[in-house]
Amino acid sequence: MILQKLCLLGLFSPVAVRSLLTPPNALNLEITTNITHEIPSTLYGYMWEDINHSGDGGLYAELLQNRAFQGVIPGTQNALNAWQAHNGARLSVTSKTEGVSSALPNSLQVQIPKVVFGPVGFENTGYWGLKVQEGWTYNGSFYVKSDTYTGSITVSLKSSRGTVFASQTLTGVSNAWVKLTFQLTPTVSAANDDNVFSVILDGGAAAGQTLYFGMFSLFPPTFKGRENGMRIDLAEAMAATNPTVWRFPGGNNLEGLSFDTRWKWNETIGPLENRPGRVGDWSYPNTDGLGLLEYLNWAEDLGAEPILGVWSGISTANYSDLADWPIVPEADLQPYVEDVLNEIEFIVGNKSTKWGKVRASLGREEPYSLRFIEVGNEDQFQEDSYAAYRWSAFVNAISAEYPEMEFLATSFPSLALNPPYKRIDFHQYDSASFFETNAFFFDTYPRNGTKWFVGEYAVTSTNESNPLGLITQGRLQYPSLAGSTAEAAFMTGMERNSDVVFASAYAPSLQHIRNYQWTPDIISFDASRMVRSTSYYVQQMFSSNRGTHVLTTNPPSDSTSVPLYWVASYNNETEVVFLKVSNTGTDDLVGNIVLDFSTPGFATAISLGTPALSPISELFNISNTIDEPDQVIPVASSFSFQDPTRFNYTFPATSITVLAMQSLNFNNSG
Ligand SMILES: *[C@@H]1O[C@H](CO)[C@@H](O)[C@H](O)[C@H]1NC(C)=O
Ligand SMILES: *[C@@H]1O[C@H](CO)[C@@H](O)[C@H](O)[C@H]1NC(C)=O
Ligand SMILES: *[C@@H]1O[C@H](CO)[C@@H](O)[C@H](O)[C@H]1NC(C)=O
Ligand SMILES: *[C@@H]1O[C@H](CO)[C@@H](O)[C@H](O)[C@H]1NC(C)=O
Ligand SMILES: *[C@@H]1O[C@H](CO)[C@@H](O)[C@H](O)[C@H]1NC(C)=O
Ligand SMILES: *[C@@H]1O[C@H](CO)[C@@H](O)[C@H](O)[C@H]1NC(C)=O
Ligand SMILES: *[C@@H]1O[C@H](CO)[C@@H](O)[C@H](O)[C@H]1NC(C)=O
Ligand SMILES: *[C@@H]1O[C@H](CO)[C@@H](O)[C@H](O)[C@H]1NC(C)=O
Ligand SMILES: *[C@@H]1O[C@H](CO)[C@@H](O)[C@H](O)[C@H]1NC(C)=O
Ligand SMILES: *[C@@H]1O[C@H](CO)[C@@H](O)[C@H](O)[C@H]1NC(C)=O
Ligand SMILES: CC(=O)N[C@H]1CO[C@H](CO)[C@@H](O)[C@@H]1O
Repeated sequence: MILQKLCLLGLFSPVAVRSLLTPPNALNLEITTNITHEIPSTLYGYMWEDINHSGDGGLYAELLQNRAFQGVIPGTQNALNAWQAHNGARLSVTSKTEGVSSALPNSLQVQIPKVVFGPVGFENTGYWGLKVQEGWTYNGSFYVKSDTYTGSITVSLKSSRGTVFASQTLTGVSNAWVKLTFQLTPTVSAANDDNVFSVILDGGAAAGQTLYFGMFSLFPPTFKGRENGMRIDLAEAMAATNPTVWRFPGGNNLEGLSFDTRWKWNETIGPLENRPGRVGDWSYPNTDGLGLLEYLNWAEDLGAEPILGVWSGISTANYSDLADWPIVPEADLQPYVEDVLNEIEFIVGNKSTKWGKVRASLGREEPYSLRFIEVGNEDQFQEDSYAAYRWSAFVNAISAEYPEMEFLATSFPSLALNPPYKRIDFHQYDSASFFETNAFFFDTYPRNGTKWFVGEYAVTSTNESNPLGLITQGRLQYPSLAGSTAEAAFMTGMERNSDVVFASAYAPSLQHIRNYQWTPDIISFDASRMVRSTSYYVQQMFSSNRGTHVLTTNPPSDSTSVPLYWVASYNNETEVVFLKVSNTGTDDLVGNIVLDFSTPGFATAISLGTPALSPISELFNISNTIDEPDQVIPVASSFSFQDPTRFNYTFPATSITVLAMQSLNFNNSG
């Protein structure tokens, strides 16, 4: 994402005055059995990049921050980020002794004073704390060497006040690097996150000695028990929205602050010791522990189709000066194109290809399936070179070898590209009213073969004078219910027009509340807690209740029926008809609903809103927060009606509702 308003969706007339919803605010709404088009399987999903510690310190379950001293300058205080001395040990990060691998040249040098009283060592404070959970087994490891010290090392999980929850004593230190592994199993949970991972030496034996440490790791249990896997609560929350598309690895974080610090796929694979990590675009080092294979496996775990973002020859030097970003000249682009060809071969090549063989050697023989390649990220800011040679260089070379691939452009949709783009990813961060107005944008979009991925969008403000929320930038924000109803209104438009919109993703997905760059996000978390926002629940309600086909309603949802927005769909496997409705207004609105098919005389409703709250202004701006995570949660109910083809339903002020009805005679009705 980028800190600049994108104004693209053309000019819109102001939303018309409500005309259909006359007092007492009732709307006659007929759901027909007329199918307008199929809904693509990829409609709802996620875009992904490491931002706000969404990956390192977030979804990636590793607990130790700065675990291998990647992306830091030896000798500086900053290189010791998240590490602290215990009882007078002198710590520094050095590259003067050989590192644990060529990819990880930095080590932690620990010098013990000549006179020591009591235990001495050092600690890691995690990502602003560590969750210590009774019954969990924490798998840990580190490398150590010392020319002189051969004593024991005690590792533990303890509170910062010194309560030990689990510990283990290890031996085997010698003058060459050795990897020590251990498991810690706390018998009691810590009261809070204010805990550290502690490494303590035998004080007497250690006095005056120097030791070196490298490549630490500490993992709690992970999602599906995968090694090097995902944090369970966050992974489960993401999986629970049933995403079917997964764009990765960025976002600006793909691009790098310079060509050389771009996301390099080949440096994110293999043993963790072979991954150098990098300084990402969002001002913290990336471990690349979440690498290409982890992303592909995660997408498979989710049942999501990957959209692979590939580097397009540009880096994000300075966000305040978009015109000044470095661009690879045409004459120098070929090696980068080849790098992407290698990456694709690594993903889809069989095991007799050069890079497919490397993949097989890393445990995955079967090629992954990959259909979508996104060339760059938000290249509308540097359109000239994109149109002149960058787009074509990647598209032509990749399609020559992989004719089945489909490409997404990231320029302004109005830009003519050669070869012409057939799919476009264009991003929207704006005010609530922008999304409400644009709920109808795709209704009149030409059916000319161009398909959209609304690859990043979010209501960033409910203050119309400040649509990007820039005055609050830098302050933690959570999506508000009013913003989420506006997103839902927009989503009814995307689903209704899913013959044009083939995929979408709210962004960003995750933020650590102690260190974030772009708010609001769909899920916020700290070391142990997590909050699902109102926008999260909207995504879940829309994505988990999917039809296979869009149905016509009468009247159609359009600007005359705001602030009620809707879309109807039919699932031809389950024969369920869905009606998704957003009421963005401040009044309850009644739908007198008539069905062109028969039902058993009952329906279920999932509703997000807080009808009990008043005044309306509180309801409007209400958010789920890390301290009050359940202020607004979906409520499921069912109701029955006498005539199996009609019922009235009240859509509460500022709410989102999904109605589901079993159809008994869909195919031979109407
Ligand atoms: C549904 O389709 C039929 C047959 O094409 C048409 O007569 C009818 O007007 C349509 N109904 C609506 C509400 O579009
Ligand atoms: C932790 O180690 C055990 C024993 O080696 C292993 O079975 C388990 O998969 C590991 N867990 C993780 C998350 O790596
Ligand atoms: C990864 O690929 C890039 C580009 O081809 C290359 O410059 C770099 O040396 C490679 N890294 C490793 C560790 O092989
Ligand atoms: C970034 O660009 C702005 C606007 O041109 C300039 O004022 C600023 O000095 C630049 N920052 C860096 C680090 O180059
Ligand atoms: C593997 O892929 C290469 C390149 O696409 C192809 O030439 C070869 O026939 C394939 N081999 C097998 C066993 O499928
Ligand atoms: C389809 O129409 C849109 C909007 O006018 C335009 O931007 C796009 O280039 C068109 N696509 C094709 C394939 O003509
Ligand atoms: C809304 O944004 C305007 C323009 O930035 C600002 O002056 C005003 O204080 C904001 N209002 C609130 C309630 O934050
Ligand atoms: C549902 O619709 C899809 C797409 O039109 C079709 O491929 C599938 O066979 C249909 N399934 C049933 C049970 O009708
Ligand atoms: C919601 O908050 C915004 C910004 O603080 C404010 O401008 C707006 O009036 C509030 N909305 C309502 C309905 O109170
Ligand atoms: C729905 O409400 C209308 C009044 O708005 C009423 O005339 C009608 O009978 C109600 N329909 C049902 C099925 O209850
Ligand atoms: C907007 C914001 O919170 N920015 C912060 C993000 O985190 C970096 C450090 O990683 C800070 O420097 C930014 O101020």
